[in-house]
Amino acid sequence: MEIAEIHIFKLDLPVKNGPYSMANAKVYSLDTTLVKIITKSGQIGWGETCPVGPTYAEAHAKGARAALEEMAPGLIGCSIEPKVIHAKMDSLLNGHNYAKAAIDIASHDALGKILGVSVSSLLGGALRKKVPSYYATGVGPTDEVLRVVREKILEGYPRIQIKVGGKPIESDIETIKKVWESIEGKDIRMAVDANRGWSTEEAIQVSRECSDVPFVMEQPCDTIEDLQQIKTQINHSLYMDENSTSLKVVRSVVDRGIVDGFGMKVTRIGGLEPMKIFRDICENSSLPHTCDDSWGGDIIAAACTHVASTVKENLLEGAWLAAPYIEGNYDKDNGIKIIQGHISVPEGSGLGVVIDETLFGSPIFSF
Ligand code: 0XW
Ligand code: MG
Repeated sequence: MEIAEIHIFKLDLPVKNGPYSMANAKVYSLDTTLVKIITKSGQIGWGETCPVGPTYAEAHAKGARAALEEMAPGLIGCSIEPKVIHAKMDSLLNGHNYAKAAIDIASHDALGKILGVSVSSLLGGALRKKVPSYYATGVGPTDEVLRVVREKILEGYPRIQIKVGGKPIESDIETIKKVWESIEGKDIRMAVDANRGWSTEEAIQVSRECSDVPFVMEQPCDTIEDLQQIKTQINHSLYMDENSTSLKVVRSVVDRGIVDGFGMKVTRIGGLEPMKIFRDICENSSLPHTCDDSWGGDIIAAACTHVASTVKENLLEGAWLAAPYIEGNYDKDNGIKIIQGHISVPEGSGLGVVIDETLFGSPIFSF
């Protein structure tokens, strides 16, 4: 089960009908990093990490590759068992979870293939064959957001996330109210994500002015202290996304009762092994959450879907994938797709996707 080779590739993923706009970011194309490991027995495992531009999180595509280049020589000969590979990565580099996540995902893929089980089995077992997804609109004029929301409801999405922030707060309030008018009575859940873009005053104002609109308020402000400050002054459930940077942070905010749920990201927390613990912390405190990543192709999509398949029914808010915003798949025949707002859990061992590596060209570096 030891790693014999590591190869790093890069690929640009243009945004279909781009740009994709968030409060602090406008992205036209995303720079994804692919990791291929080959074990001594010849088993291949694939991993991926794809920050959604340089301003969404403390993560950067070139930073991921620099961190992988730093760790890779020391990982040759290391076992792919999750605890072992994480201990080794931590001994080679402090932090940089989003780069370590790519090695973690590749290790899970190879380990599942060696054992003849799926990644969901490695994570405790799939509770469902189809996972609900949710659609995230970009930030934009109310009419445009409404058009997208109506289209996605017709496609069958059970949850809609509206992006806000980066425009006048009155416009955000109008968008929230109009979107609610169009989904009220339809059994569709709504989240409002400002991606750190509101001040504490703005978050409180939105909650007051939209007190009759049921939505989850996701990462409205920049810091944990901001969230703590607004928590008792808002009428809405408060979810933390960008601030969930480590398991220690997650444990601490759960213990202090600062949040009501999470937007969970596989790469930000460091991969599937820590994501499993994140999931269990949430389950232990009955906190709902999503299972997402910031962006990425079939490898990330498969990883998110496998995790989501293992989440307790009443706590699963859905899995977000970049698939609807990307042209094509890495796995031409069985790539991950969202159909009627739901994702089929990939079958087969490991991640369950067969990667066409000719799409990635030659590796940028190999060890
Ligand atoms: C909607 N997402 C899951 C995808 C974007 O990368 C941002 C993210 C979020 O919820 O912040
Ligand atoms: Mg979010």
